[in-house]
Amino acid sequence: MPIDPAAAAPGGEPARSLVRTEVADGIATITLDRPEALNALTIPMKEELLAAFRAIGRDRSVRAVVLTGAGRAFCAGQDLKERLEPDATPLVVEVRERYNPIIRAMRSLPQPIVGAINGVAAGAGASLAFACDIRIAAEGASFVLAFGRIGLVPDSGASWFLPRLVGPAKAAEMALLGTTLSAADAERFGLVVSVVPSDGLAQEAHTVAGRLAGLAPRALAHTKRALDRSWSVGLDDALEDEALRQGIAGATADHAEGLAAFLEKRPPRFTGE
Ligand code: LHQ
Repeated sequence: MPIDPAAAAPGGEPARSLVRTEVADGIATITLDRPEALNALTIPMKEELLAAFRAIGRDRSVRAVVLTGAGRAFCAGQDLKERLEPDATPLVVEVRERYNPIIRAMRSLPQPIVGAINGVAAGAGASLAFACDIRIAAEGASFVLAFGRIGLVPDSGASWFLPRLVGPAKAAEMALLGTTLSAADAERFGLVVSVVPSDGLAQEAHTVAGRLAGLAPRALAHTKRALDRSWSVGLDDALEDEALRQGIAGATADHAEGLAAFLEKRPPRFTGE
């Protein structure tokens, strides 16, 4: 079932959709769809991407998300040509009001996001990849913090995610020197969980998303929150947070179903209740 925010635009011809969302088997696949510009992000595209995450967040039939790019790139970051327009929004406003909400929406989304990194992820495109919960890369994919090459600083969460994902030393190299991280090195540094041939990426991402879609949604949402929260709290706080979340998860029908399935030696059927 496609969700197409552009199709709902009132009056006239609907604008071309730059972000495609398809939902099947409990998995929403979001595709950045501007391959002629390596999926570089324009204002309408950012608006569509934010709308897509918000719609998915409200859709209880969606259990997992795959984020990928059309064509040979994942995303080349901000569309630099758009920035040359005389009425371009000031950078501070653009980042605060158009990028940060997307990153917040991704991290507050209850469903886990699998990044299917099909090609280069540059600048804010790399930030989008970092904000996913799990990343899988195609063999030719790469990550580059292109910000420094144009005299800018990492944004959209890149300075926060990257040291946590690859360690401070590699993050400093990538952020300061703009060194490109190949898919193979990304796997070595733990940034991606696996590297697969390009023609197997979509299948692999859907297999991983399918595994997530078969798990208990509320437990997954709490797990995602607890992992994020762990970066900003001490052990005592984390222990108490775990206890509270376990109390909530333990009261769900899905926990009862998980226990019953274990005892009856059958796969569980989680409903999200
Ligand atoms: C592009 C782009 C692009 C437009 C390729 N824009 N057309 C936030 C707030 C506001 C402003 C500033 O930024 C930010 C955050 C950011 O994201 S800053 C970082 C912005 N991104 C970049 O600096 C990356 C620029 N792109 C590249 O360095 C290269 O294109 C990469 C390394 C991604 C890929 O290189 P190649 O594989 O050699 O491809 P290419 O350079 O030949 O690009 C193919 C086409 O895509 C080309 O168009 P053309 O009409 O000549 O075929 C490029 O102009 C276009 N394109 N990135 N960001």
